[in-house]
Amino acid sequence: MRAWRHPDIPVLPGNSEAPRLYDTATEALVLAEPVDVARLYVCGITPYDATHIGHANTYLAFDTLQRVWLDAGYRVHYAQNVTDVDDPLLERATATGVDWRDLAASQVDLFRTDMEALGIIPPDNYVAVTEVIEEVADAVAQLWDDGLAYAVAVDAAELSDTDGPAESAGSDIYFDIAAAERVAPWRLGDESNLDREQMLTLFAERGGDPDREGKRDALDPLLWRAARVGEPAWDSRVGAGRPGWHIECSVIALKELGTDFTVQGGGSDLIFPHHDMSGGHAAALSGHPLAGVYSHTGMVAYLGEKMSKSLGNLVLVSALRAGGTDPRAIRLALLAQHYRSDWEWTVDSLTAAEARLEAWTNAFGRATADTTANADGTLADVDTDAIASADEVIVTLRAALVNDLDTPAALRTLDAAAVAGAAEPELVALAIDALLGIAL
Ligand code: 5CA
Ligand code: ZN
Repeated sequence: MRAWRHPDIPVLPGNSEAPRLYDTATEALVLAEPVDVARLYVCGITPYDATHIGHANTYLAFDTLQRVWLDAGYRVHYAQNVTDVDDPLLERATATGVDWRDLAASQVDLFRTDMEALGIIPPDNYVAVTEVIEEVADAVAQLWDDGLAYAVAVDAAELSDTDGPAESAGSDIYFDIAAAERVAPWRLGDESNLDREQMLTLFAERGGDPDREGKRDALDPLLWRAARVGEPAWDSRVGAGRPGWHIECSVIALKELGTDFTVQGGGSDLIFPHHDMSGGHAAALSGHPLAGVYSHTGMVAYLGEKMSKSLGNLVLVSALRAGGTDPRAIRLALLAQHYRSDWEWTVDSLTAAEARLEAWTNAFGRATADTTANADGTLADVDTDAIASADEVIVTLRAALVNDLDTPAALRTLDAAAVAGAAEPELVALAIDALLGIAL
């Protein structure tokens, strides 16, 4: 699928290094050091009610990670999916009387526009699940042939199509966690570190079906859903139906990035079951761990609860933009929070960001460079004792960002430099553009 326009990213003088990132699996800061190219997979949207501030926050965090890698001289290969067929999208389409394909297409379009306005680096591979149905069916067939998947009967009255080449036709297909654990380099909980009770609770809350009759383990996740009356379905070698959720990300990530890639990312609401399970599917399919580092962003709340489509407590990027908000201020409001913290969006966060944007523009923007420099490039009437050297500012900025993407510390450095004045404001502006994605 088409992604969106790539922002222009200036190259800064001097050198930087690979960042240390918090790894959910080992619960420690680890070096996110690419072997060759930095390879990144971030879970994309389920296209309805896009793009809210929580989505923007998550994609901005991984945009910052890429800017840090780029600044350290690495090339980046970035893949992202679109969950354009799944239960919540279909339910919304039915509830609003819109064709699910039209709903997905319009929301992906809106998402692209918002991402581009925010200056977020686009994925190199932007892949919708409907584009890889055959690959998913192949993966499910492989798991089946390896004895890592099994069929669960579906009430015949529910089915729209019971024919098919496979013995599983007309059944739902589940992943056998216990069987996979015996053969794959993977254990359930490797990524989430949760105990079984916590898993059962979250599984039920986040799309799982612990009480489904016929499953070998309550936590076994769905790989392939047999075609139901009134639901979209595709003919495939494992029977007519559609992919389960987790397998889509395993297949797209393996297809585009291969195994053992640098970082798998998403919001913390995806740690379990989604990332534990997609890591398990991928390990069972490939014999390798999916990624080296598992990185998760905090949840943005609004009106006291996690901002979510199901609750409807949304602040949409498009609505803010339509109201005249500068996308750079939205970006700055998000960067003022550490990407791993849970926090609540308020109007004040935006007001503060707007004030900061103005202060930085006055200190480092193009007009400043003109008024503080004489025609020969030397500094005009400024107190040279007080001003910060641009090189020092850049060193401090880089140190903050390689330390688990500490954007609040980076912002504080720039606030101090804006007050003190900088010897080469245009160089500081270049760093703000390259590392924080804000062109003054
Ligand atoms: N399509 C799946 C992933 S395969 C999905 O979770 N889609 S989503 O539209 O619900 O979320 C898209 C991304 O935004 C995910 O990485 C999710 O973790 C993140 N996200 C959702 N809500 C919030 C929030 N309130 N704060 C921060 N990130 C969020
Ligand atoms: Zn995903």
